[in-house]
Amino acid sequence: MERFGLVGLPNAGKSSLYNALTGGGALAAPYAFATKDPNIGVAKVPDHRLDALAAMSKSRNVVHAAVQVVDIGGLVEGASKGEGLGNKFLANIRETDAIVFVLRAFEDDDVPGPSNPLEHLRVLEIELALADLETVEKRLNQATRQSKLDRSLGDEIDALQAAYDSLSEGRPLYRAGLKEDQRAILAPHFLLTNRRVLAVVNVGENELDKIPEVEAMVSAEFNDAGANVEVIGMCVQLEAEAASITDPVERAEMLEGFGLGEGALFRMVRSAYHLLGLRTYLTTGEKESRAWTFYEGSTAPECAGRIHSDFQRGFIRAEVIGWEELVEIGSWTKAKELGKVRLEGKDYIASDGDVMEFRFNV
Ligand SMILES: Nc1nc2c(ncn2[C@@H]2O[C@H](COP(=O)(O)OP(=O)(O)O)[C@@H](O)[C@H]2O)c(=O)[nH]1
Ligand SMILES: [Mg+2]
Repeated sequence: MERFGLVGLPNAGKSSLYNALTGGGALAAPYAFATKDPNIGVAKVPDHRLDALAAMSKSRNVVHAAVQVVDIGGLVEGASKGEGLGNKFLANIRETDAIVFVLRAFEDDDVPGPSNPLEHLRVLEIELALADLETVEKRLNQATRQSKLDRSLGDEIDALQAAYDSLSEGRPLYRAGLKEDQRAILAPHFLLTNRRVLAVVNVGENELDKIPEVEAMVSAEFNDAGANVEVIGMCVQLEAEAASITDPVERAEMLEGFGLGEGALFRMVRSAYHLLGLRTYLTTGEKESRAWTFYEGSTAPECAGRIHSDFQRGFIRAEVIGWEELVEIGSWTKAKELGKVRLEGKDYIASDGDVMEFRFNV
């Protein structure tokens, strides 16, 4: 399962966001280091397409896609030099697939700390870049020495040098314009900033109308990061309150009441998903409706393999229809009668939102 790490300064709203995503009981409290050991939980990926299909099929069981979320303890200025939770904290970040920055934009006199998201971002980026700089510098020196005997290290040295140049100016690697092959060469070093970032800007409950503005301001700050960074604004507190309401109708009413639509958690998890190149296909029936994760560009047999390796090995063909069309028609049987279910072979590249059934032979 893919893992997202929540990273931010104390009191940015990380634990509140963690709770909202996982329904978990992380302590959300207005003092630094309330979170010492990282909480690890599973967030189901909210998916209205799945809900619609489950309703259509009257499924007895509904299984969402899921991601792991880690609430990593607060980072403070000097973390790269061992301040606060220092190295332990950095080690926790290394184990994630993507970083979620939680940047505070809400004002609250009872909650200490700055409320300017760009100030939060500056501290986070400097600490992470400094930590990476140390790793890169060590490896660069070592590789330069070794290269006197081993000529094959040239490409690695070039990539390390490019990383060094960026990091020594305090610029994280997701902003460094590294080429894909350079990023791949650096991957074994588990650098903190050689990965994609989702920035969540936590806006106050009385400033909901400012969300687009704040989102745009933070996005502008990332203009050199290209596709490596996505920004999403939300009020974490309200989202957490909404998430704690178990009745879906009541929850929808609360979100609607604040004009929050389907809620930002949906958008957030989907953005994080997309950032990592993850997509969803669906299966549906009376017994179960289920969302399955696949990597963008996967073929139909690779998708089938997410269910069972036998499905991939013995793949014959897939029956495919877009979820929206299927829901509109109202049933799989009727869609087949109408000739709307396509037959696809082993070279078919799956699309996000495909509903599939596999024919296989083992
Ligand atoms: N007013 C307000 N308070 C918030 C919001 N998000 C979090 N808080 C409060 O800020 C404090 C710190 O939040 P927490 O989630 O523990 O932050 P963490 O240190 O990043 O884990 C808690 O008292 C939260 O209730 C928000 O959107 N608005
Ligand atoms: Mg916390």
